[in-house]
Amino acid sequence: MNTTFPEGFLWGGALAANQVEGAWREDGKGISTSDMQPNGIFGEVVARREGEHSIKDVAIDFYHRYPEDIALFAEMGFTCLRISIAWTRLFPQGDEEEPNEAGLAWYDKLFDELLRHNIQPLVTLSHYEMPWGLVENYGGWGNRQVITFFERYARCVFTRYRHKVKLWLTFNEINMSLHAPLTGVGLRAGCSQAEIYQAIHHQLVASGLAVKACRELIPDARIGNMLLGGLTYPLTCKPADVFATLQDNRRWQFFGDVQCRGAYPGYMRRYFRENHIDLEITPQDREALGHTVDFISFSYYMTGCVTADAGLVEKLRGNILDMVPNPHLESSEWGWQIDPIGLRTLLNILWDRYQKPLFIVENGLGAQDKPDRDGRIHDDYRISYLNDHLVQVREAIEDGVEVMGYTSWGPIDLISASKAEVNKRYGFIYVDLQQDGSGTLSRSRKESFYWYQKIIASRGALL
Ligand code: BGP
Repeated sequence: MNTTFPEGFLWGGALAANQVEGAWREDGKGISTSDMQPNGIFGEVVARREGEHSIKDVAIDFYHRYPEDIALFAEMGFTCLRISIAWTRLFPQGDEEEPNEAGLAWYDKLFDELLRHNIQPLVTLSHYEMPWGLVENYGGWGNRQVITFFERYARCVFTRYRHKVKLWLTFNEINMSLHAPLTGVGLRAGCSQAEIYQAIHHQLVASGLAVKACRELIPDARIGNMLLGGLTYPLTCKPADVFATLQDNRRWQFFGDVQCRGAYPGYMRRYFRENHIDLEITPQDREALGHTVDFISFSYYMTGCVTADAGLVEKLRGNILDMVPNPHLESSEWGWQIDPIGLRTLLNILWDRYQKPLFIVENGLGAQDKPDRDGRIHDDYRISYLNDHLVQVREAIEDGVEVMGYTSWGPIDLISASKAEVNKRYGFIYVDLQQDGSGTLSRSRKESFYWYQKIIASRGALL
């Protein structure tokens, strides 16, 4: 068996603006939904008054320290870095006619620094945040006018960075809008299913329009979607469990089906009918949905199980997405079940379903790293997690799946999305920052840093 990954396979890490940048009011940045949820994407909206702090305000201060961080990524041999643009740096309220030049200039510097190190940027247009102004004044993605504001923002960045960025993603984990509506579609807690699906529809239309704009403005770029790869298995081989699992997987596949095939699938039309969800879909919307993505990207952390027995679900459900745990798998400290083979399965499923190139843009282990007596982090648990997953990626490539690259989540410690925790660390690089905001923010290499460096240098042969 060929033990190296294909030439040109992209190796790197993935970040999101609101989890690393900090500088939350610098250079004209506006307030985002993320700024209003200091306790994470499942947290309450907290009005930000003068003097009230959130750990995300400074985060790991990537805004000022990016040259040092990028040098460390380059030292590991990265050929790709996934970042996101904070919409509020460019359009602070979201509805301005003209962008904020200081915000645009900062991303120029960031891309230049990456390119100087031969690291290709992979850029997410919207990673779990939108301008708070669009939520307050328009009702978030519930209002179709937001499509126009997003298209303006997307066209602005494609035009500005067309010579620097050739790989793009539209919405991060677009299927998470079902679970975390505020960060997803700018809707407050308590909104109805019909409101959520209409807002999702607007976002899917906006995603199609972004694909169209990208093709027009940067013909040699590639643009993909981004799904939370929430693979689930039947808890038993009872036919009812198997069918319930098929339906459960459609909760994320639906987004991929629209973004890759350009129309709503029959099972969703049935779901809408039976749940009295009457979406407003115009002929222009249908045209926009027809602009399908070039490739599919996804995050992969865990799998879960499904049972048709509602009583059992109540009794068993665990983890963040309330999935039923798999008795055959171990869990991380945060209850996320570790399943490397599931990644090979998912890659094969996606390839069989869409026949489009795939990109794993998030995968990693959140853990409470504690320095050893020698003051260093010996994160062998992280090394084995990543190693086992990468072995399965290689298997999938051997199965014939086209995989463009792998960017592990959080190559440097950052603020977690779910609960804005700092002690849930993912990095190859440790950041001296504690939950109360104390710490020097200094960076140091963990053991996994040297491991990843070797894996990249050997193109996976040392896995
Ligand atoms: C994904 C998000 C990321 C990221 C990651 C890990 O859902 O796209 O933003 O944070 O999950 O989750 P957490 O930070 O909650 O551990």
